[in-house]
Amino acid sequence: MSDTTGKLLVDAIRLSNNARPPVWFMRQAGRYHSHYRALRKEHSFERICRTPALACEAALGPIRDFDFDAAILFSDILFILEAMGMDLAFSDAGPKLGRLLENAAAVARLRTGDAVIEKLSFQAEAARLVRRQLPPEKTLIGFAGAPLTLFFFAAAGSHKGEAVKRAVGIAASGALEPFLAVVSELLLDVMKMQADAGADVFALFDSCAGDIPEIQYSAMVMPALKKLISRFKSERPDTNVIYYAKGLSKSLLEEAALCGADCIGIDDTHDLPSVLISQEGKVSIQGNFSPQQMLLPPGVLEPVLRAWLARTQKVPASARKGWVCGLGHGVLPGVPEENVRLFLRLQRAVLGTC
Ligand code: 1CP
Repeated sequence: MSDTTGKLLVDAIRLSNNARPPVWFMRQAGRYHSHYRALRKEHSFERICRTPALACEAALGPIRDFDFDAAILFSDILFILEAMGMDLAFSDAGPKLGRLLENAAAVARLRTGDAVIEKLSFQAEAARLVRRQLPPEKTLIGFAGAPLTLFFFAAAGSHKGEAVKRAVGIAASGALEPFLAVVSELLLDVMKMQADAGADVFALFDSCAGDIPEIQYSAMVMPALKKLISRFKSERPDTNVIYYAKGLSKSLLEEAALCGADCIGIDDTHDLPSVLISQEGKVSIQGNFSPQQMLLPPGVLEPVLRAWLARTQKVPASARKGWVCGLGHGVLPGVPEENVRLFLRLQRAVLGTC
């Protein structure tokens, strides 16, 4: 009897993929893609997210055009904050939260409970539509922001420049721990809602993991994350979890690898072959080609990509069974579609016989 599921991504996350490594990109449905830009000409970003048929179309576009092995739900990590009572607006300049968290007392005033989850039901509807139309061998990834990254946006509206200082200050004032507890309770329900609607895998994006002092990451962020993942896994044991952690040092990455997620997404500062070898048999690893290099002219990108693929091919096959091929972060808006096509073509040509 085969111990594989027929879905490359799920098999890799379960450390049992003997075929080609699966490939998908964070932000694969986004502004670099003419299909998405055409949808955006007609509708606002928010309308696409909140209208299940449009969100489904946005999620399936990159599958049809590039043949990624997984679709990701089309939505955003910030809708949960809006449902918790923080004003949210999306513009061409990016998302903007109207009211920011000031202190621990403000955490206690955030909306919680089933009413918050009901406001996010458009995500479940979209997931159901995508799963129905997606070929069975392709995986549907549901997602949310990890608790810490949601804290950064709630406290500072962003995780860039001065906002990092503001968020770190508010965290130190005692607001971080209660926020992590409140948001984790809601995230558990969001994860279950998306899994029940057809998400085969759930990704928690921690884009701000490296922005908090390491001591707080270990002492507060990790315990909250471990608790959330273990509760989810005990309630939905068939749905695997990806934890994407941006900006972690080597030692913190080793700690994060023990958070209970089945797969750890790494950024492009880490050496992929070393991480695959050190985590062999323990946890699946996702990543980590440089998003910046995807901006190179195709003729320059090709040898760079070939060299990167060749290096991972030197990793023993036993350590490659758990590799999910992708980028170290999201596809940038200016990436030529030709480069995405080149990535998928070379990935299949070089690794197809793994
Ligand atoms: O058309 C537009 O102008 C909207 C651009 C856009 C898109 C396409 C935003 C605004 N969000 C999204 C979709 C999105 N966001 C997806 C689904 C699409 C896909 O992956 O194919 C996902 C998974 C996200 C996740 C997300 N949103 C993260 C975590 C991953 C990461 O990029 O680090 C974060 C931090 C956000 C917040 C957000 N939403 C939008 C923007 C421009 C941002 C980033 C703001 C920032 O980083 O400061």
